[in-house]
Amino acid sequence: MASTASKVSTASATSTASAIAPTAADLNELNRAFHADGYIVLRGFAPPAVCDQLEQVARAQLAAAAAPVEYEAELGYPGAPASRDAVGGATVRRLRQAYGRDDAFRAWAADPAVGQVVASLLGEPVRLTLAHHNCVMTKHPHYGSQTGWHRDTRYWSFARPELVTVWLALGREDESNGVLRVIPGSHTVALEPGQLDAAEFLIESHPASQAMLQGVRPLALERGDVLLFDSRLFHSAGQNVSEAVKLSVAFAYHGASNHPLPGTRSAEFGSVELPAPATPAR
Ligand SMILES: O=C(O)CCC(=O)C(=O)O
Repeated sequence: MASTASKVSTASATSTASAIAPTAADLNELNRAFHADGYIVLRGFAPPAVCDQLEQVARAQLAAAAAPVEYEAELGYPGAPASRDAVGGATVRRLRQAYGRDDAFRAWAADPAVGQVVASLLGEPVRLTLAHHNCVMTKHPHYGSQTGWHRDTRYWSFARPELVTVWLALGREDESNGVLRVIPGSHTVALEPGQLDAAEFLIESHPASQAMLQGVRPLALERGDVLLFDSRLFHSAGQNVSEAVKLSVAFAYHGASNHPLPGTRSAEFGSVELPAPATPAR
């Protein structure tokens, strides 16, 4: 396998700024909240024009099931079609490798304001991993599945577990269409032996899970809202009982000094260096 370094590229300097850069005071408060709770929500962070562009590309590629995609039937989560041949078996769960699909995705992933917030949360310059998330998450009516409680780090292999996922809602996300739910503070919880199943989902009936599950918070989002969460934060999502597909763009970032472990899936697709963030306004 080629070394990771050979696969590191730099985000295009022609990406246009879109989201509004936070001030230094905003960043301080965001940092405090992120480290305490494991997540923050930036309301209306992606401007309507950015959402329009991303949605247009996502819908066209979803209609064509443009490869590479992940099908609901491949995962077998609760509510998913039993196989690719079953009714609903062609339901797409994710448009993978979003960064390689279109300039609109590249511009959003490398948006200077996104980079600035993530760099502030991680305390160092950041890179976009192309191995994890890097996708449009779709949740379809009827055949979109439930996702159990998990930490994204379950299959991610980096020197340190501190990565940040940036989840952009392209439409309203609420209890009717599979809203993401989080357990605030769970990014720092030490688990007891046996609290996870073989696929590293939280066993909800385990006695030690009870206190954690008391704190569940659904994170309703509007179009343009951005959720940033620590990859160790427990989160889950329900099914979509509305009549419209839910679309969210998800990218994950790691600190420049936090390398994927050689030989693991995390090292397979390389990473993209983001331009150094501007000094925030006072
Ligand atoms: O929308 C969902 O079902 C949750 C997605 C998710 O948490 C994941 O794929 O890691």
